Amino acid sequence: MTTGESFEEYCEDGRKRALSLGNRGPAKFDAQGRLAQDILDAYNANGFYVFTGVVDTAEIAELIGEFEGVLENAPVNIGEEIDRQGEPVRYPYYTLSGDDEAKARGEPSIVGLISHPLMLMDSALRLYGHPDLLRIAASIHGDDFVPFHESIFHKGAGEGPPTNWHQDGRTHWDETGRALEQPDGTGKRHGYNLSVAFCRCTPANALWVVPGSHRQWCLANGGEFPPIRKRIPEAVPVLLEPGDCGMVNRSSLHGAYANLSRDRRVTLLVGFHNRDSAIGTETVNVHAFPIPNKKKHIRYDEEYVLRRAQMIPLAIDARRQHFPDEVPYEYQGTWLGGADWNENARAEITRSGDEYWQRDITL
Ligand SMILES: O=C(O)CCC(=O)C(=O)O
Repeated sequence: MTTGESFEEYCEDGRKRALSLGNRGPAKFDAQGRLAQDILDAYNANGFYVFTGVVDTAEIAELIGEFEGVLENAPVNIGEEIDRQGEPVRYPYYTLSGDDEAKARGEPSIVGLISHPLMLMDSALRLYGHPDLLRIAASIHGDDFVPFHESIFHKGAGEGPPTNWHQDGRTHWDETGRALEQPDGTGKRHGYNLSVAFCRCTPANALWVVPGSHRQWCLANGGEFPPIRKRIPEAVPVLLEPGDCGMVNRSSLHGAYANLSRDRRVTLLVGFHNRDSAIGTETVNVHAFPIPNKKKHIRYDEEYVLRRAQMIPLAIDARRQHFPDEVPYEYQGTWLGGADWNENARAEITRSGDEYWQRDITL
């Protein structure tokens, strides 16, 4: 599965393969607001799709502005409670890396991931209510789609940690490892991760995906994921410009090489699930924690899912207040709790010990 090329050659070949797949372009919807069939077909065949030009430049600038503030407040080192300016760290949502030697040299830890951006950045909450992102969700998962989890991947220039090759879906496979999801996208499924690009994602810093790998679970029958040092010949980078969105089926094999390039990568990840794939499912949850370093066995009952679904109408309302000229998305699903975004709602979703993300839905 390895290639004999240099990394630069592998990147260039990967770029060409990515651009030849026919799974990128603007989000096109029919009169009912559903994604065009050719987009759905390309997504179902490849296990990922790139939507170009979804989020406009001004909104990306707002997102980056707030993100820089959140990044500034990261702990200066693993285990510390102050940031580089000596200010108290407000939230324990940073996944950091950096070895003891780097710490001894006085170098700060590297921030690789920031979890739960909907309560850290109002711009992220508004993005979550973006009409096109929600139309995409309804097209893939039905009008009553429900939430998954959100985070921000930060691959710093020259120091971005790799993301190991993996398939996120851990639940809806048969005993031989075949996906329960059908080739047309129906059936029990693991949802998708949709990465909104804040900056250019090149082959050297991007997420990579193995097209068509969402049909078979690598871990079935004692199998393993390849190590990230393996340059899988058929893998392709998810090439994005700021405002583009890469939607990756969570059953696809995907990963990212260490970012040794001069360009940092920042992608905000949102995702949604099919309601019937979530309610009643028993599995191992790895997302409903301050950072993804724990696990719990869980069965998602209706109340759990519907309380989490409240974040969708709240985000739509937060967006409506900020962009009064835009036609808001009308969510057809059900949820528990209020749908008006205001300071009471903010207090409710951030209440210590009962934050909205305590009901994140790993499948
Ligand atoms: O963007 C990345 O590097 C990793 C994303 C990822 O692992 C995921 O979407 O599950």
